[in-house]
Amino acid sequence: SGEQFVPPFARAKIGSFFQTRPKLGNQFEEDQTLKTYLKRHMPTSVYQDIEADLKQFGRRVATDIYDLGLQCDVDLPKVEHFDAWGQRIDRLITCPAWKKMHDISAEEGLVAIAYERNHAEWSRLYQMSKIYLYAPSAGLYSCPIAMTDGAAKIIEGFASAVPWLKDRAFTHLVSRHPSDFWTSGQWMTERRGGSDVANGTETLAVLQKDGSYKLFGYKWFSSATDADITFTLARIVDDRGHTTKGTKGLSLFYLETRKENGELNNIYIQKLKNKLGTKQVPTAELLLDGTVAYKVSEEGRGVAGISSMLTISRIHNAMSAVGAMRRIVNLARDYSTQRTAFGNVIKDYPLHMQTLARMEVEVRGATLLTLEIARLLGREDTGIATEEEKLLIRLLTPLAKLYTGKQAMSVVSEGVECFGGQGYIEDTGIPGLLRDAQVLTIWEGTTNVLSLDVLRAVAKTKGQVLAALKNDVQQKLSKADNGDLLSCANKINEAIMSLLTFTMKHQDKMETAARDFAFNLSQVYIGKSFFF
Ligand code: UCC
Ligand code: FAD
Repeated sequence: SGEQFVPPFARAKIGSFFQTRPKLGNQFEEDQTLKTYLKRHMPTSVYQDIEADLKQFGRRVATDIYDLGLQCDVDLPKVEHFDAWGQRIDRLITCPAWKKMHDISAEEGLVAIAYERNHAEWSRLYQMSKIYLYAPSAGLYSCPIAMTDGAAKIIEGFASAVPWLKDRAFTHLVSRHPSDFWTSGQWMTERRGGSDVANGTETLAVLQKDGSYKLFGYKWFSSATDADITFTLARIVDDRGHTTKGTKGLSLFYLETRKENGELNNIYIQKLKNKLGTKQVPTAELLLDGTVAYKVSEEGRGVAGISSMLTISRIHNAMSAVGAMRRIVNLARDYSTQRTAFGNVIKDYPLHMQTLARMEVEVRGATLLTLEIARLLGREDTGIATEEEKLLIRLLTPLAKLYTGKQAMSVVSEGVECFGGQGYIEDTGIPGLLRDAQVLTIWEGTTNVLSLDVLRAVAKTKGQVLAALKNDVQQKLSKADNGDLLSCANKINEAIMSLLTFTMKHQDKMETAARDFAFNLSQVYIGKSFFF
């Protein structure tokens, strides 16, 4: 007689079926949108120069860097406020994986590539391509890298006004050597406000005999508190103890977080924030009690002075948003070939394919939008951008930040659902993508505040930013020469014309319409980006 039947779950067996996990392949090699964009725009020699590096990085972000990123999400930062003898020390403890990310960021040139300019105007696009690949595996080390890039851009902008900063800090920010590489913070938000910095900033700056300043204030959010330097805003106190209210009273300051002897620069880490996501990043409330700092901008030009950092970190934000969307779509697409339900692999269900296809279209559009900004920024970095291209950067930066932030929330949420219950399970690494996406709509300016920034840019340039966008869009659309393309081009053209007519006719409604206006402009620009 045959062997005795043993039911699969009998005698403490746990069953014989185990779901195959979604595979993460080489994130560069799998990315047709990125590869096609770079090949189309870059000279062949530049693409050939950087391709091998992007391939090795695409592999690393799916292997060792990805593993480190997951460790950062488990081994969270903490602060020891006092030593055993009662002395206040505020020792920030970060995990080994976070420290390793610092070293990898330097070695991979995640900031350096943009400033070495070995590939002239294409260096920025090359760097941003790496940032985009890095972000969903970075355990949020992408956050200090964004601010460090912004700090380097500020220093370049103030090269003639504050030349000593180049030797003092810039060389560290763009270093490829881990032991030399510094990161930067960006301290703007105070208790009274993060959007309304002009009215929210209470920090005072008191001039010292040697020309430095001492800062006294409370910075309510400071991400990546382990930074070596930071740029911040404060109000200078005059001889009579008076300050100027509003924007005109704010100046931009540079400071190093530690003194020569390694102690904190009269900075007290009051607490680390308990956050919904981005738990990997040490975000602290800081008391500044006589922190030594150096004025960088002219007095009263603080917000304008820090705006180049805002531009860079907002573009990084958009890259992170697109990176998160791309990652979850790649994982979901692979999973759809592994998972069976109702007798079929789920990729064979048209409804599931429709879900994936809709996500894919969103990601491709967002990728084109952000790569276009990186390409333009490279031209601005190297001094060859036309006036029209500068106007485009001014307008596209808030648009890309606000639009991709919102897209990331909906695409990543849909992506989580593509894994069914497994999408909700922490140690798959999937829920973290959703938790960490929410902040992309808040920091570096909320959706509404950035929609208003679009109106600020329109007003400040007397509408020239819109004219630049219209010209760029119409120039691309004019290349459409066959039936289907022509009808798409006509629709996009109608959309931009009706948006421009609306702004002219309804000036009084623009504040209320700002968000819809910004979303529609973003969609128009994405639409034209599909036309090469
Ligand atoms: O959140 C933060 C860090 C998070 C961690 C890093 C993440 C990086 C991404 C990582 C990815 C993983 S740091 C805090 C960020 N905070 C914000 O983004 C603030 C949001 N609020 C705004 O953006 C507001 O619109 C303000 C603060 C800029 C408004 O200030 P004011 O003073 O009321 O603005 P004004 O008076 O309109 O502008 C003052 C000057 C003007 O120049 P002039 O005087 O020459 O006309 C403006 O044109 O600043 C200029 N300006 C700008 N210039 C203002 N905004 C801009 C801009 N975006 N670009 C160029
Ligand atoms: P509020 O200004 O109070 O906004 C509340 C709501 O009002 C928002 O929905 C906003 O859109 C809306 N609103 C405000 N003004 C208007 C308006 N005029 N019209 C219409 N709607 C409006 N800041 C730093 O400086 N450095 C950091 O390193 C840093 N790290 C951060 C890390 C994390 C995890 C988070 C969550 C925040 C961080 N921030 C940092 C702060 C962040 O930049 C601010 O929280 C953000 O800019 C919003 O400011 P707020 O919190 O004051 O919001």
